[in-house]
Amino acid sequence: MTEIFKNIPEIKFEGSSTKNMFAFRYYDSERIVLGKPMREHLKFSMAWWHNLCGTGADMFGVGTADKSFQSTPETMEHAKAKVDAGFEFMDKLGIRYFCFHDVDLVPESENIVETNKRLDEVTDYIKEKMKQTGIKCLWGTANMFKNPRFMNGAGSTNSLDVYSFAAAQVKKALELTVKLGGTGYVFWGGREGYDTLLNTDIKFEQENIAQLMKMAVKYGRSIGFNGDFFIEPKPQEPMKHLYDYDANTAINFLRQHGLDKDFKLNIEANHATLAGHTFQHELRVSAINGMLGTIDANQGDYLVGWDTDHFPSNVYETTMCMYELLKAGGLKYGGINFDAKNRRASYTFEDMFMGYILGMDTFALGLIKAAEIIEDGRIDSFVKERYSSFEVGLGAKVRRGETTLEELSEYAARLGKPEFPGSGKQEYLEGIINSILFK
Ligand code: XLS
Ligand code: CA
Ligand code: CA
Repeated sequence: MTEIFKNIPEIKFEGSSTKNMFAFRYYDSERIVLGKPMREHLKFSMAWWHNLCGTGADMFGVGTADKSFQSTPETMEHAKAKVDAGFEFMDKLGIRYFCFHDVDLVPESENIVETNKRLDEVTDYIKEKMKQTGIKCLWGTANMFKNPRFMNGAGSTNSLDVYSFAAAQVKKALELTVKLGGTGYVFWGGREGYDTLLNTDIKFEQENIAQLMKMAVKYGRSIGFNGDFFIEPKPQEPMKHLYDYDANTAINFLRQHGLDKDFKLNIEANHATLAGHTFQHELRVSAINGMLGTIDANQGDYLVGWDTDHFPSNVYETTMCMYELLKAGGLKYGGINFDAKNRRASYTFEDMFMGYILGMDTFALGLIKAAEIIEDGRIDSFVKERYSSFEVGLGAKVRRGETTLEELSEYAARLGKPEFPGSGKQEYLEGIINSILFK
């Protein structure tokens, strides 16, 4: 098989002082951080859609990047050329996982039976490549937002025909995920929401989405899918309002419908900021609820109000992300999937590699710094100390649920005027973080 990314070598770790653009500055897969090699902390994954399918087309112009990989687009030959390109790409970067939507893999036919045949054929080919390289599938999903039939949603559609089509796609995508050994299955509700309440029955739509998810769990478990299902929250875009607005909203939905045992969350950095939260906030909310499943790694642009899916370059953000992950004990079935795309003007093969090198290095540096914050201990001990009045006596009784409003009122009356609760020391803490980041 001919090399596709000619002139691009295998990317190796060379250290932060290297000027070689085809090298890692921080990602050293075997380096031990807090007792584990970096590659285990950082289960990086390639997103099939952006990397192998995305050409940089936007609302104002056609694509700039040629992703034909020497074949004719919209053919099975092209589907296989993307597999070749993807595996060569991952191999050269040392990426061990990939994620996919059904329609990333093959051109979709009008007839689902034909599409499924194509999917069987291409996944046979992918399986061979997986065997040769040891690369694995992280998660699969069905694209239920691109085809015009999903204009009113998939699980939330008003049409039984469309709903059945969505179910058929979920069924097939689950089968493919199992076939490829994926440990996750994602529901991103791109069109599960509304543009106007004047035509929308929210309760009805959410119940139908939950039903679709319940059927997915039932079927998935029956065909040997033992991993996690994930909901990927996002507040809007393409719909004006999406039902899985943010982590808390999605968790409430899962609990309300009894899906919380089978589902966790896929937290995407750019979706967090669109929802008016930090990435760290969404990770923390997921973690404290036992719902931190997997990560879509990217970043948004704070000056732009939509989902830009930049490659991560902000070390402060990745440090806080890795801090949350380390404290949560890592991701069981999840990983760090680069749901990120090159800028439209970065249209070369070299740029594809630069994006991943940047993202992997930004996460590796974040991991190193997060481990240093934990080893330093000042942040954690400050937080512990801050709540220490609840460790003994009446405070401990509050924590155990053993006190009453009467008892606390008597205590308050005896106090007279309470002491100030202690400085939050935000500036001091931010200074500690900077001193660790920039030492
Ligand atoms: C779009 C989403 C999408 C999901 C998978 O904003 O990020 O790519 O991750 O369907
Ligand atoms: Ca995503
Ligand atoms: Ca996104």
